[in-house]
Amino acid sequence: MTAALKPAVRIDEKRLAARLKRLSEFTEPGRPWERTAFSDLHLKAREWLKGEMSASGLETNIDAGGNLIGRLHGTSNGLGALASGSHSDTVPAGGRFDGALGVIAALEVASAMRDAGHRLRHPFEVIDFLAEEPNQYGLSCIGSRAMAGELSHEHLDFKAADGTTLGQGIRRMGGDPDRLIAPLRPRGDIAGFVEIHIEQGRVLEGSEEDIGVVTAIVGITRIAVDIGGRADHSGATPMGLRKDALVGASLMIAAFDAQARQDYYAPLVATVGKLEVHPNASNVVPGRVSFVLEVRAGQGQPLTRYHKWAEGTIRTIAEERGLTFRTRIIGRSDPVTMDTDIQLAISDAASASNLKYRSMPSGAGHDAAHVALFAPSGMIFIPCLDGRSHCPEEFSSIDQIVRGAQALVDTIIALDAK
Ligand code: HGY
Ligand code: MN
Ligand code: MN
Ligand code: MN
Repeated sequence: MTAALKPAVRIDEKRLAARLKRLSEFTEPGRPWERTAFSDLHLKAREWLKGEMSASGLETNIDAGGNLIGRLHGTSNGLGALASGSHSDTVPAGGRFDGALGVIAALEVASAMRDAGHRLRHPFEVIDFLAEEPNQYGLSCIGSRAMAGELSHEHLDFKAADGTTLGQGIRRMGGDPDRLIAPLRPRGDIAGFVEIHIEQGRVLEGSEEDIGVVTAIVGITRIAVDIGGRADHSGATPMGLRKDALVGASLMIAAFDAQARQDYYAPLVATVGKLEVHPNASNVVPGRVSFVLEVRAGQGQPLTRYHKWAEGTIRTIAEERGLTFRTRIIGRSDPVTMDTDIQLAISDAASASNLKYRSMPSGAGHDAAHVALFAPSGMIFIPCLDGRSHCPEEFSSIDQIVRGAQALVDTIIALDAK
């Protein structure tokens, strides 16, 4: 068959919608949509996903980092793989699209190419990266960090509240922590990676555009902070004699917010979204508080500068209040830029389908930020309703999804031809 006679590769809307719906059903009853990494539901969802991959003609395996990979052979020997994927885990009480869309759309690319009899020269991989969201072990993007060789022995020893280590968690998901210290994928092994994701913001919706061509992904630093005070009777302890860990933490959190609002180098965001109070009783002065400070910026320097400032602020407030403190960096990823050839391939694919697109940076973290450390990488964003994400209201219409998935398959085919 000559190239001119090849049928176009078209996304199958019904199959894509049905698979997205099926994956969303692997969630906690009464808490839509929750499928946290390492949970029984996550394992069950991946079992289903593996079956879908096999039924679509992909060879499946789980790598040492616990990534579920479906692979199609290419027609030429010796070429690195083209790859697409995202993550099947969700945040607690999250949405149906963050992560799931990128995995299911990548699988649809494989299925659509098969329907059309289109074979790539390169091998093609559909990847469900392990544990992209922060989880009970604290660290995010476990699978993509493993591929890039970013996991240390110290990371593998991170403990969850149930006493298990991250290494054990990876093993539970089918990985092999003993093989994780070197990068799993040498440079060249993946010739190009494209992840599709909902935007998680309001830019595309506001400008009525179909596609965001991601230019860069923010850097993220997460710091675990433990504040120690003294638990005392709330009625019998005068205000002047207290060492209230929660009051200290509150002063710190208010200072983090105020500083991020006036940051003068670049837009920077700081969030404390996780906080534990001990013993958490209404008539006990809080004796201990643990929280995670997350800081994000598009450039490395403001991140470093803010981090240094935050460490100093924690010390000052703790000393003023007679509290002890301990800080520990859980994870740090630097801002990364996306490959310019891949950005171009995505915008060309969007133009060819008469889609409206814009170039834009990502304020959310993604597996692509870690894959970019060892392979040319790019991302496609699609609009989502009211910019909502990390909440049950998260929504993109099937039309928006199909437009994005069509741009994805066209991008992969264009990269294959280069
Ligand atoms: O936290 C993030 O930015 C991503 O959703 N994991
Ligand atoms: Mn997310
Ligand atoms: Mn995501
Ligand atoms: Mn009492």
